[in-house]
Amino acid sequence: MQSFVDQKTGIFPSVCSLDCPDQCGLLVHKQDGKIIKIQGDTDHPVTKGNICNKVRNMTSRIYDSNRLQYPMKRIGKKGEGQFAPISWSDAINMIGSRWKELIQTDGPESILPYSFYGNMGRLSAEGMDRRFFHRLGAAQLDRTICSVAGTVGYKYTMGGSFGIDPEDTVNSKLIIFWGINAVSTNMHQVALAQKARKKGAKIVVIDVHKNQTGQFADWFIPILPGTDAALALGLMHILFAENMADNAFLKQYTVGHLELRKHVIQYDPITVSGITGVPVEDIYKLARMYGSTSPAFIRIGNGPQHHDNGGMCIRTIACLPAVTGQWLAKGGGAIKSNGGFLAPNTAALQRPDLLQNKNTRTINMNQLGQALLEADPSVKSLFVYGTNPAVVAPEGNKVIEGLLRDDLFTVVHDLFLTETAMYADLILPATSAFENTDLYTSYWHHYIQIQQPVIEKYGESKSNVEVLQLLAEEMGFDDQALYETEAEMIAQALDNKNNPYLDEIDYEELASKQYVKANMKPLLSGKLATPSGKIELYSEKMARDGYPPLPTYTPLVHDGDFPFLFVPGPNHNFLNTTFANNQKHILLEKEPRLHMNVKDASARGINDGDLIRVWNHRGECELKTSVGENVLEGVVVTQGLWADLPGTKQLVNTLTPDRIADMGGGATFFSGRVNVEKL
Ligand SMILES: Nc1nc2c(c(=O)[nH]1)N[C@H]1C(S)=C(S)[C@@H](COP(=O)(O)OP(=O)(O)OC[C@H]3O[C@@H](n4cnc5c(=O)[nH]c(N)nc54)[C@H](O)[C@@H]3O)O[C@H]1N2
Ligand SMILES: Nc1nc2c(c(=O)[nH]1)N[C@H]1C(S)=C(S)[C@@H](COP(=O)(O)OP(=O)(O)OC[C@H]3O[C@@H](n4cnc5c(=O)[nH]c(N)nc54)[C@H](O)[C@@H]3O)O[C@H]1N2
Ligand code: SF4
Ligand SMILES: [Mo]
Repeated sequence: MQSFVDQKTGIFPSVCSLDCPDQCGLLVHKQDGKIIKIQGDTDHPVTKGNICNKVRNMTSRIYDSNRLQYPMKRIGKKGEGQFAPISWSDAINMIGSRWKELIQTDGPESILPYSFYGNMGRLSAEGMDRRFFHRLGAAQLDRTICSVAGTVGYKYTMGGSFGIDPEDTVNSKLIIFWGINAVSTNMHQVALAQKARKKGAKIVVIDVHKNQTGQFADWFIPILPGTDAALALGLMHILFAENMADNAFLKQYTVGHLELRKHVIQYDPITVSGITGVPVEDIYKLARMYGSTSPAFIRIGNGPQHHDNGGMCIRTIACLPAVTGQWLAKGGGAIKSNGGFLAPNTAALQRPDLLQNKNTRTINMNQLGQALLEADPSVKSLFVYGTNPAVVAPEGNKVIEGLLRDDLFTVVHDLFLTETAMYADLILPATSAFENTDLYTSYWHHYIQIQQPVIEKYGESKSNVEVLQLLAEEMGFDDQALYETEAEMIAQALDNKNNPYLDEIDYEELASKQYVKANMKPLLSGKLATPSGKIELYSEKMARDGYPPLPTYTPLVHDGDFPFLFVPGPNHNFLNTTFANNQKHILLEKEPRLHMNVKDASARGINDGDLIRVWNHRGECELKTSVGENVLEGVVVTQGLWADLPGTKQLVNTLTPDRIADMGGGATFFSGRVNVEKL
């Protein structure tokens, strides 16, 4: 069969590569070898032909005149952004000779790969790169910037990243979006909620900001940042006190319900209201609604876990469906992440066995600034791909200071001259996902998908897999694993004896069908992956790991004497910084705003639309205000990771802490404090 690339005109199936739970099926329309339109694939069972505006406008990003076409090396001072084209062979040779030298003088751990999921493809984001850097013996990166605290917390309760099938949520009668801006970040869950609503479901949103998702709710419950565990415990208090707990379920499927029942007595509604800012009567109302409605579904978002206490918070919310036995109702239960169902064979894909020194150091990606400035022995080379740390990493000023180091050899592989690339010594052009072969596994729905290349590679750009293979050759590595084809790697990834949900799904089937659903079975039909095999309301393992064994509320760390908690989340029209450099998306998003409560604003003589300075001990920003009732007093919220444009000061991560959350080394983007003043 002719490849998609060779067919110059037509419509081709594809998949969205972005870091978004929906992982939409796409149809790419081509004319004369170029993409002219990107549409949703109406055949896709979950995403059903609807896609977001961001990706509908993706064509303009693929063919943006600013896209990188050839490798470039720095000719000016660090950070000045002056580069000159060089050939691929010179570029690869430059990296190889520098790294060979560093391995001699400083050892391979002086080289730090730094990546995230700018492209979710398994081969691009955690395939050939891991193989190569394991073989090189480079420092290990702990990829903690997104959702790890919550993932670890959820795992203590449920044993892993397993929730319900989102397709079942059309049956839900109560849907709680808890700390998730789903209208922007999980639009198909909203579409399913809308269907459920037509059949009588109520939609509740618990958030610190009445954003688009809050406005979509039947009932919006504003809460103070970092206090959700207390609310969940207050709900449990009432569920037990008013006999709404499902004792038969608790006995059969959980460990520790008697301990939990006693433990939550202290979280009475008055105490909880004082912590959370949620009125006592609303706590009762929500508990009674949750305790008397079935199926009740909780979609747990990333917001509550980007805090100092984020792991324990998600561990606690995850106990709620067990208290009321909702896991057994079709459309009841929760989803935090469903990543476990489609877990590939990571040992085969990433080959950790290629790493010889098992004591190789690990660097937490949330502390990049610290690592570049203070690590001992020092980091001497940074290889960045699929992420833009100069904007997305916390303690942004430290990150930039680190990137400015003259003795740091930085290589950035990206599609664009990102803020991070501005500090590079060498820039390598990356293909878009439409130019590659890759494997995609959603962390929300249960379909595994394949991407076959649809268009020719742009300019001289190369995929992650290709670049790492060139580097392997340059370094003189002869391990077969470093030269396998994409098809071979996908076949190995799918062959996971430890994951029954992938049984009998192989490369040929996937390649011919484009998407395949995991072999699903009811979540509680077998043992869970917790130590007891049951839902752990009381966790011995947590006690051993140094945590309270029962769900618990812990206040945020004191982040300095600044009056406001600062919550800088993502926005609707960008995906992290992806699209923040594309004209269409910027026009749609207009400008960043700082949302503040009218009482806080008037106490400071601030009016809607005023330009204000937002500052703390880490840095400062200048943003226009949106004054109103969309946030509680003492909280300010802004959305979007905006570009670092001349004449602006809108890098919100200059203000965010690089403290580490309670679990998994997670990020604490939303636990920082700031002050504001009118400019
Ligand atoms: N349009 C768009 N979609 C995206 C992204 C994007 O940038 N833009 N990013 C993608 C990525 S990488 C991720 S991880 C996901 C993230 O998507 P979500 O899971 O939606 O996470 P956030 O938007 O970070 O935060 C969710 C909500 O939590 C709220 N929040 C913050 N702190 C608290 C708290 O303490 N308690 C409560 N109850 N709420 C709180 C915020 O106001 C926000 O509305 O979205 C993905 N999808
Ligand atoms: N203040 C604040 N900061 C945050 C967050 C927040 O809510 N608030 N959210 C955090 C979260 S949840 C996340 S996940 C991170 C995300 O942050 P990042 O992972 O940095 O995500 P992006 O900014 O989208 O950057 C992805 C980059 O990868 C590039 N890219 C895309 N495809 C490929 C490819 O195939 N190969 C290569 N080499 N490059 C490619 C894109 O062009 C883009 O420049 O940000 C975190 N930072
Ligand atoms: S970003 Fe999300 S919603 Fe938009 S097309 Fe991709 S997967 Fe679908
Ligand atoms: Mo993320």
